[in-house]
Amino acid sequence: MMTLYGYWRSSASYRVRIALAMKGIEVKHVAVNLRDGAQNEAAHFARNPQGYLPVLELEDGTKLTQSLAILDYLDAIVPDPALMPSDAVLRSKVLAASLVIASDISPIQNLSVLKYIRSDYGADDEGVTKWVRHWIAKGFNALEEIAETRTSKFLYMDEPGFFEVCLVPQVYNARRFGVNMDAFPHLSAIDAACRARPEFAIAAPEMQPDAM
Ligand SMILES: N[C@@H](CCC(=O)N[C@@H](CS)C(=O)NCC(=O)O)C(=O)O
Repeated sequence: MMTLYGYWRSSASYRVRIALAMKGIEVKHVAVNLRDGAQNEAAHFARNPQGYLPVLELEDGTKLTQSLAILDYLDAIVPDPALMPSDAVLRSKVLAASLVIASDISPIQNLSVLKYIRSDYGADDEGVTKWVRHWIAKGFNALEEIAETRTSKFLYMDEPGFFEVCLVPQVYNARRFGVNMDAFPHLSAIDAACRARPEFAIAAPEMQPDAM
């Protein structure tokens, strides 16, 4: 059995949990407590030289990092249901929308980034919240415009795929930081349609054994 090193509130781990559930792949879950700094211990750096979660350890001990690369791996080993459209243009569009979240929104609100703006730039709780809300809203404004043109319940696909796997954890984070999701009705509708599905529900942070 594969092992997923993750954390209940890690949005990148949440992406992988959703994809595993969609593909019907059971894994052993090992929690690495980000609040306690367990990601900075030597044991975790041995799994991932970046010191980030998630890490998916395969049965032969191979360790996969970077949530989007892990999603790509899962799609390769269990092609059905597909996370990507087969059409090359749509595939590129799904990837672009996913990267708005995974490359442009999420990294700027990583725990280590928030700690850094507190320690080196004097940000207090209010400043950190303002920072997080700003970058989420910037990315969500663009995604809302894209989502407005969709022709199905989901983005460019008839069923949830790569983009939705990235969106739902990001919306969870947005709510956690008090972003007003009423400003993003199309993203909210996609999020709600996904969360109504069991494979998204069981991957939710509050359903994880390490949830506090
Ligand atoms: N691009 C990476 C980002 C991974 C990442 O930022 N993980 C966060 C949790 S969501 C983390 O481990 N943070 C630890 C830290 O900031 O110290 C991916 O998609 O896997």
